[in-house]
Amino acid sequence: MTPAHVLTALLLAASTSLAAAPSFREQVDTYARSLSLTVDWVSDAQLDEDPKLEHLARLCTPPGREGTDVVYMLEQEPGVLWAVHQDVESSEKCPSTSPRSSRPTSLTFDLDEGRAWSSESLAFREGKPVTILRSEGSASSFYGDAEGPSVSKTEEDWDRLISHNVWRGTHSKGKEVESVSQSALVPVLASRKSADKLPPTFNQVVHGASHWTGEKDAAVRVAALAQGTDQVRLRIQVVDDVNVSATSEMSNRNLLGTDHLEIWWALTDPSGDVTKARTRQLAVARTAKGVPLARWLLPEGFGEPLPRVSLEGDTFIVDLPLSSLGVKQPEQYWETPFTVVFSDSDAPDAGQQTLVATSPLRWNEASTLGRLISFEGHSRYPQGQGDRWMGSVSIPTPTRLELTDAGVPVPPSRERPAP
Ligand SMILES: [Ca+2]
Ligand SMILES: [Ca+2]
Repeated sequence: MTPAHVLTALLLAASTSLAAAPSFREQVDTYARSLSLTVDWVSDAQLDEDPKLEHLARLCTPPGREGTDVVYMLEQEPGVLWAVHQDVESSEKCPSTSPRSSRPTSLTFDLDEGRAWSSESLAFREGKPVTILRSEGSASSFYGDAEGPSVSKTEEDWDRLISHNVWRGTHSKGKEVESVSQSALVPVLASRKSADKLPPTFNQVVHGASHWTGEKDAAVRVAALAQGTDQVRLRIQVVDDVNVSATSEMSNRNLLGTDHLEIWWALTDPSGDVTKARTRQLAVARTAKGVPLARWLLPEGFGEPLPRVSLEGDTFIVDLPLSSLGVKQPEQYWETPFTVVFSDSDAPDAGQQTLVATSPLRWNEASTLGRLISFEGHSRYPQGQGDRWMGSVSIPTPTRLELTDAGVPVPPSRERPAP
């Protein structure tokens, strides 16, 4: 090769690598052609934590062709593309209207079956496509002591870690009733680092609201970490203005008049029926010298060894064996009814003044507890397939698209379901 040839080769190589990367629109067009679909719409989107925009496109069966095939394309960042192929049985239509909001913050999948409906929303968090919101609702003609139609709806906000429940119906005297409640979702996480990034835990004053003067008076923050394969470590941080400590000699009755935590959970019946759940109630307090102590309050006279408890500043560390939580297959998705209560007393003889809880707790009613949840890989968010539990709509698994040297998606292998 002569020097001139070398130079040409170098220039060619340079011009190839300097060629402008294809735009999202060009990538979308290429992928749509390879799937024999048309581009329904392309939109800017705000799908992750940083202010830089992502992009979203919807590919559809062309007009006049039978069946409905829908594929969403998501650009997480330049060169990182995902495809989400909608389930065949979905109620998607082609064509559809482009997102009304100019910058959708999630991609939402709905399933409407008349008397029951559900939805899940997908976005990017911590660099991965995850479910950030899911909800389901149903309408029924009769419900409990209600007469006439009722509607119930549950929505889980995985960014704020709050479950929101609404029930609306008519009571026997013909009175319209609406009951709304919220409770904390506590995910079991893989690392302390991810626990430190959690938002404040949902708190609610369930007793003694007239004594409660605000979050500096009494508040509680809960994080859960996976410890090996057989236990969960709870990190429970208490905010309190006046300490009333316990002593190790105290009776359970007297202990209830000191500042203490009450940790509730329930072993659910194998049928999943929460009303048959066997509840556990563990009290955790500290002495004036800062020595933590634990007692079983329920079941009465319970003989199981007490969980190990320690203190790190104002944070109680409680190690709960999975066997005590009733978890049999720790590698798979599991959840259990779970609530933490901080019982506040701000004067030695005042007794139990305020109860701040992570759910609208009613004493020993498992259905009023929040939830402790472990996803596959101890993810902070549900990630789809393995983490589905409601038997309703589920986000189809996003697939990372391979790109050619020219930066356009490699055509998919032809294994799409037959129409
Ligand atoms: Ca207080
Ligand atoms: Ca106190």
